[in-house]
Amino acid sequence: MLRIAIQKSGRLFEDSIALLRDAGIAFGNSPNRLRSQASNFPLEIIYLRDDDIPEYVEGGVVDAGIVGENVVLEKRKTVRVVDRLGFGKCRLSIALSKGTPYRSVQDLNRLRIATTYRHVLADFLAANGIQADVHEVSGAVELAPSLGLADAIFDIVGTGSTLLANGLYEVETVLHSEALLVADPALTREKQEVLDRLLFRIQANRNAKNHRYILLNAPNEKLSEIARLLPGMKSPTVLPLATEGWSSLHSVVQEDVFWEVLEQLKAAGAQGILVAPIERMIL
Ligand code: PRT
Ligand code: ZN
Repeated sequence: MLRIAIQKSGRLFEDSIALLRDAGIAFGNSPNRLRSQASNFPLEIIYLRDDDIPEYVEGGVVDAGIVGENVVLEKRKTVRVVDRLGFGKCRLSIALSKGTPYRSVQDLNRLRIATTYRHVLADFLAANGIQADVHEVSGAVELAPSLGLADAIFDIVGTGSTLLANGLYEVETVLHSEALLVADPALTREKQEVLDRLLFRIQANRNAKNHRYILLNAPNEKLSEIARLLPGMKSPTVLPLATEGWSSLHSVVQEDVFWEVLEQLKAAGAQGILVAPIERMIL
């Protein structure tokens, strides 16, 4: 049995639930959202504040967790990063009031910077040889400059509209963050096996999402050129068509380049091209 902690409510909650459900794990909605037991997989889900997850994983209270990289780095707990999950994307940035000029990182010297991420900020300032006055606040960081509490802030930025609304502008991006699957570095063999099975399913889903299945017809003399455009997982499948001199070619193509590849395939003489989604993909 593997115990995994996810955020109880907030920005990571829905994507964390979807990740587990897409991995075929069935569990009911916990009425009080404290814990749920999966009915078809040896997994127990524990719902926590995101800030507590690194500590619970390090202490072995839970075996694994889904939490933002920003929180993992700030909490300075010993956890193993098992996978980067691709959701909850944001950045941790330094922002100044609109009127304050900024040329280089040296301009941060002697400024008062408000943040809830003092450890990540301290590492950045030390790495750049900056002496600044760091004010730890517990929330509403973006208000600090207008209240006269600070000259700058260091905070999470998503779209940037909160900064804009508070008359601030981003001057340094310190970290690009996303949700991570983390685990206790010392899992028993049995728990590690469950984690490996979960990871296998997560990755099969991600690979499927990142690829499309592609089928096309081509005259035999064009096949080698077309096959070069579609390396697929090993190499494309080629099957003869009933029409003499023609073949059907099946392969996979990466989601982020498939329009370009389609144009190239058409130019190379492919016909009857079909593109279909993939449900699961194991590399
Ligand atoms: O209750 P709990 O402690 O569990 O939750 P929380 O309130 O501490 O965290 P929550 O739910 O707000 O965020 C959880 C995680 O989501 C963070 O730790 C990040 O890893 C990630 N994430 C992604 C974000 C954002 N995007 C984000 N935009 N976390 C916070 N924000 C804030 C940002 O600071 C700003 O105040 O959302 C506001 C809107 O951002 P803009 O730039 O889009 O305007
Ligand atoms: Zn939190």
